Amino acid sequence: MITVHHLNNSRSQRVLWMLEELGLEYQIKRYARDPKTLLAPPELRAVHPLGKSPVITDGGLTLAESGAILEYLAQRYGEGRLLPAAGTPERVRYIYWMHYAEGSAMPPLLLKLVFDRVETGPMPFFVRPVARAIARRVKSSYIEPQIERHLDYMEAELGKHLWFAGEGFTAADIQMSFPIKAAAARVALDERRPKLIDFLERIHAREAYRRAVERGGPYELAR
Ligand SMILES: N[C@@H](CCC(=O)N[C@@H](CS)C(=O)NCC(=O)O)C(=O)O
Repeated sequence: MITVHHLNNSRSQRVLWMLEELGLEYQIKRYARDPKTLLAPPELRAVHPLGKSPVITDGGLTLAESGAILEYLAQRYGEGRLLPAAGTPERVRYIYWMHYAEGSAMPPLLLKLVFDRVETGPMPFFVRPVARAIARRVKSSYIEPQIERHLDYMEAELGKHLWFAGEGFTAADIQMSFPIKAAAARVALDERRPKLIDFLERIHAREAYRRAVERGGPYELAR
Protein backbone atom coordinates (compact mmCIF):
# COMPACT_ATOMS: atom_id res chain seq x y z
CA MET A 1 0.00 0.00 0.00
CA ILE A 2 1.27 3.48 -0.88
CA THR A 3 1.49 5.86 2.08
CA VAL A 4 1.60 9.61 1.47
CA HIS A 5 3.27 11.61 4.24
CA HIS A 6 1.06 14.63 3.88
CA LEU A 7 1.65 18.10 5.29
CA ASN A 8 -1.35 20.42 5.36
CA ASN A 9 -1.45 23.15 2.65
CA SER A 10 1.55 21.84 0.80
CA ARG A 11 3.01 20.27 -2.29
CA SER A 12 1.89 16.83 -1.11
CA GLN A 13 -1.61 17.75 -2.32
CA ARG A 14 -0.23 17.20 -5.84
CA VAL A 15 0.65 13.61 -4.95
CA LEU A 16 -2.85 12.91 -3.63
CA TRP A 17 -4.26 14.38 -6.85
CA MET A 18 -1.96 12.18 -9.00
CA LEU A 19 -3.02 9.08 -7.06
CA GLU A 20 -6.68 10.00 -7.54
CA GLU A 21 -6.13 10.56 -11.29
CA LEU A 22 -4.63 7.07 -11.52
CA GLY A 23 -7.34 5.55 -9.30
CA LEU A 24 -4.77 3.97 -6.97
CA GLU A 25 -5.31 2.94 -3.38
CA TYR A 26 -3.31 4.84 -0.80
CA GLN A 27 -3.30 5.89 2.80
CA ILE A 28 -2.45 9.30 4.23
CA LYS A 29 -0.27 9.95 7.25
CA ARG A 30 -0.88 13.53 8.31
CA TYR A 31 1.58 16.11 9.67
CA ALA A 32 0.64 19.61 10.79
CA ARG A 33 2.73 22.71 10.08
CA ASP A 34 3.85 24.82 13.04
CA PRO A 35 1.28 27.65 12.93
CA LYS A 36 3.96 30.33 13.54
CA THR A 37 6.92 29.18 11.46
CA LEU A 38 4.90 27.09 8.96
CA LEU A 39 7.66 24.48 9.18
CA ALA A 40 6.94 20.75 9.16
CA PRO A 41 7.02 18.92 12.53
CA PRO A 42 10.21 17.00 13.48
CA GLU A 43 8.42 13.61 13.08
CA LEU A 44 8.72 14.00 9.32
CA ARG A 45 12.51 13.74 9.63
CA ALA A 46 12.06 10.18 10.83
CA VAL A 47 10.61 9.37 7.40
CA HIS A 48 13.16 11.29 5.29
CA PRO A 49 16.26 13.20 6.52
CA LEU A 50 15.14 16.53 5.00
CA GLY A 51 11.82 16.46 6.88
CA LYS A 52 9.89 17.96 3.94
CA SER A 53 6.66 16.92 2.34
CA PRO A 54 5.76 15.14 0.13
CA VAL A 55 7.33 11.81 0.87
CA ILE A 56 5.80 8.49 -0.10
CA THR A 57 6.54 5.00 1.05
CA ASP A 58 5.63 2.07 -1.17
CA GLY A 59 6.73 -1.33 0.11
CA GLY A 60 10.45 -0.95 0.87
CA LEU A 61 10.76 2.32 -1.08
CA THR A 62 10.87 5.78 0.50
CA LEU A 63 10.77 8.59 -2.05
CA ALA A 64 10.79 12.38 -1.62
CA GLU A 65 10.63 15.29 -4.11
CA SER A 66 7.26 15.84 -5.73
CA GLY A 67 8.50 15.62 -9.33
CA ALA A 68 10.27 12.33 -8.65
CA ILE A 69 7.17 10.95 -6.93
CA LEU A 70 4.88 11.87 -9.83
CA GLU A 71 7.35 10.34 -12.31
CA TYR A 72 7.58 7.17 -10.23
CA LEU A 73 3.80 6.80 -9.98
CA ALA A 74 3.31 7.43 -13.71
CA GLN A 75 5.98 4.93 -14.70
CA ARG A 76 5.22 2.25 -12.09
CA TYR A 77 1.42 2.36 -12.13
CA GLY A 78 0.31 4.66 -14.97
CA GLU A 79 0.02 2.09 -17.78
CA GLY A 80 0.60 4.93 -20.23
CA ARG A 81 -1.72 7.42 -18.51
CA LEU A 82 -0.60 11.01 -17.73
CA LEU A 83 2.74 10.42 -19.47
CA PRO A 84 3.21 11.25 -23.19
CA ALA A 85 4.71 8.51 -25.35
CA ALA A 86 8.52 8.31 -25.46
CA GLY A 87 10.10 9.98 -28.48
CA THR A 88 7.31 12.53 -29.02
CA PRO A 89 7.58 16.35 -28.75
CA GLU A 90 4.95 16.11 -26.00
CA ARG A 91 7.29 13.90 -23.95
CA VAL A 92 10.10 16.47 -24.26
CA ARG A 93 7.77 19.28 -23.15
CA TYR A 94 6.51 17.05 -20.33
CA ILE A 95 10.10 16.55 -19.07
CA TYR A 96 10.78 20.27 -19.36
CA TRP A 97 7.74 21.36 -17.31
CA MET A 98 8.28 18.63 -14.71
CA HIS A 99 11.68 20.19 -13.99
CA TYR A 100 10.76 23.83 -14.57
CA ALA A 101 8.06 23.84 -11.86
CA GLU A 102 10.43 23.34 -8.91
CA GLY A 103 13.73 24.28 -10.59
CA SER A 104 12.77 27.68 -12.05
CA ALA A 105 9.24 28.79 -11.19
CA MET A 106 9.24 28.14 -7.44
CA PRO A 107 12.50 29.86 -6.31
CA PRO A 108 11.32 33.47 -6.88
CA LEU A 109 7.92 32.64 -5.37
CA LEU A 110 9.62 31.24 -2.29
CA LEU A 111 11.86 34.31 -2.07
CA LYS A 112 8.75 36.48 -2.21
CA LEU A 113 7.26 34.61 0.74
CA VAL A 114 10.46 34.97 2.77
CA PHE A 115 11.06 38.67 2.01
CA ASP A 116 7.39 39.54 2.62
CA ARG A 117 7.88 38.09 6.08
CA VAL A 118 11.09 40.07 6.62
CA GLU A 119 9.16 43.19 5.64
CA THR A 120 6.13 42.63 7.85
CA GLY A 121 7.29 40.22 10.58
CA PRO A 122 8.21 41.13 14.16
CA MET A 123 11.81 42.20 14.87
CA PRO A 124 13.71 44.49 17.30
CA PHE A 125 12.67 48.13 16.69
CA PHE A 126 16.22 49.37 16.05
CA VAL A 127 16.79 47.11 13.01
CA ARG A 128 13.24 47.30 11.68
CA PRO A 129 13.56 50.32 9.31
CA VAL A 130 16.79 48.99 7.75
CA ALA A 131 15.53 45.40 7.40
CA ARG A 132 12.27 46.60 5.85
CA ALA A 133 14.02 48.91 3.41
CA ILE A 134 16.34 46.09 2.30
CA ALA A 135 13.41 43.67 1.90
CA ARG A 136 11.46 46.19 -0.20
CA ARG A 137 14.49 46.84 -2.38
CA VAL A 138 15.26 43.14 -2.99
CA LYS A 139 11.60 42.55 -3.85
CA SER A 140 11.20 45.46 -6.24
CA SER A 141 14.57 45.16 -7.96
CA TYR A 142 14.83 41.38 -8.28
CA ILE A 143 12.05 39.14 -6.99
CA GLU A 144 8.96 40.84 -8.43
CA PRO A 145 10.42 41.36 -11.94
CA GLN A 146 11.49 37.69 -11.96
CA ILE A 147 8.01 36.53 -11.02
CA GLU A 148 6.46 38.75 -13.70
CA ARG A 149 8.78 37.28 -16.31
CA HIS A 150 7.84 33.72 -15.33
CA LEU A 151 4.13 34.54 -15.34
CA ASP A 152 4.40 36.15 -18.80
CA TYR A 153 6.23 33.06 -20.01
CA MET A 154 3.76 30.51 -18.60
CA GLU A 155 0.84 32.58 -19.92
CA ALA A 156 2.35 32.61 -23.42
CA GLU A 157 3.09 28.86 -23.32
CA LEU A 158 -0.48 28.03 -22.38
CA GLY A 159 -1.51 30.02 -25.46
CA LYS A 160 0.20 27.39 -27.62
CA HIS A 161 -1.49 24.24 -26.23
CA LEU A 162 -4.39 23.46 -23.95
CA TRP A 163 -2.12 21.83 -21.35
CA PHE A 164 1.58 22.29 -20.63
CA ALA A 165 2.86 19.29 -22.60
CA GLY A 166 0.33 19.53 -25.43
CA GLU A 167 -3.37 18.92 -26.00
CA GLY A 168 -3.57 16.12 -23.43
CA PHE A 169 -3.57 16.47 -19.63
CA THR A 170 -0.40 14.96 -18.09
CA ALA A 171 1.43 14.71 -14.77
CA ALA A 172 3.33 17.86 -15.83
CA ASP A 173 0.07 19.81 -15.33
CA ILE A 174 -0.20 18.41 -11.82
CA GLN A 175 3.40 19.44 -11.16
CA MET A 176 2.85 22.93 -12.66
CA SER A 177 -0.30 23.51 -10.62
CA PHE A 178 1.72 24.34 -7.50
CA PRO A 179 3.69 27.36 -8.81
CA ILE A 180 0.55 28.70 -10.47
CA LYS A 181 -1.45 28.34 -7.26
CA ALA A 182 1.43 29.90 -5.30
CA ALA A 183 1.50 32.83 -7.75
CA ALA A 184 -2.26 33.27 -7.40
CA ALA A 185 -1.82 33.43 -3.60
CA ARG A 186 1.32 35.60 -3.51
CA VAL A 187 1.00 38.09 -6.36
CA ALA A 188 -2.61 37.57 -7.55
CA LEU A 189 -3.41 36.76 -11.17
CA ASP A 190 -5.11 39.64 -12.96
CA GLU A 191 -6.64 40.20 -16.42
CA ARG A 192 -3.15 39.96 -17.97
CA ARG A 193 -3.17 36.23 -17.15
CA PRO A 194 -6.39 34.77 -18.61
CA LYS A 195 -4.73 31.47 -19.59
CA LEU A 196 -3.34 30.89 -16.11
CA ILE A 197 -6.70 31.71 -14.53
CA ASP A 198 -8.41 29.35 -16.97
CA PHE A 199 -5.83 26.64 -16.17
CA LEU A 200 -6.69 26.91 -12.47
CA GLU A 201 -10.42 26.76 -13.21
CA ARG A 202 -9.96 23.67 -15.38
CA ILE A 203 -7.89 21.79 -12.81
CA HIS A 204 -10.25 22.70 -9.97
CA ALA A 205 -13.12 21.23 -11.99
CA ARG A 206 -11.45 17.82 -12.33
CA GLU A 207 -13.12 15.08 -10.32
CA ALA A 208 -9.78 13.65 -9.20
CA TYR A 209 -8.61 17.07 -7.97
CA ARG A 210 -11.78 17.47 -5.91
CA ARG A 211 -11.47 13.99 -4.43
CA ALA A 212 -7.83 14.74 -3.48
CA VAL A 213 -8.82 17.95 -1.68
CA GLU A 214 -11.66 16.10 0.06
CA ARG A 215 -9.23 13.49 1.38
CA GLY A 216 -6.26 15.77 1.97
CA GLY A 217 -8.07 18.69 3.57
CA PRO A 218 -7.95 22.42 2.84
CA TYR A 219 -5.35 23.54 0.30
CA GLU A 220 -4.66 27.23 0.98
CA LEU A 221 -1.12 28.28 0.13
CA ALA A 222 0.79 30.75 2.31
CA ARG A 223 0.75 34.35 1.08
N1 LIG B 1 11.23 20.57 -4.11
C1 LIG B 1 10.57 19.85 -3.06
C2 LIG B 1 10.14 20.88 -2.00
C3 LIG B 1 9.62 20.24 -0.72
C4 LIG B 1 9.14 21.30 0.26
O1 LIG B 1 9.79 22.36 0.46
N2 LIG B 1 8.01 21.06 0.88
C5 LIG B 1 7.43 22.02 1.80
C6 LIG B 1 5.89 21.95 1.72
S1 LIG B 1 5.22 22.69 0.31
C7 LIG B 1 7.75 21.66 3.23
O2 LIG B 1 7.86 20.52 3.58
N3 LIG B 1 7.85 22.71 4.07
C8 LIG B 1 7.99 22.57 5.49
C9 LIG B 1 9.40 22.71 5.96
O3 LIG B 1 10.27 23.13 5.17
O4 LIG B 1 9.63 22.44 7.15
C10 LIG B 1 9.38 19.10 -3.66
O5 LIG B 1 8.91 19.48 -4.75
O6 LIG B 1 8.93 18.11 -3.08
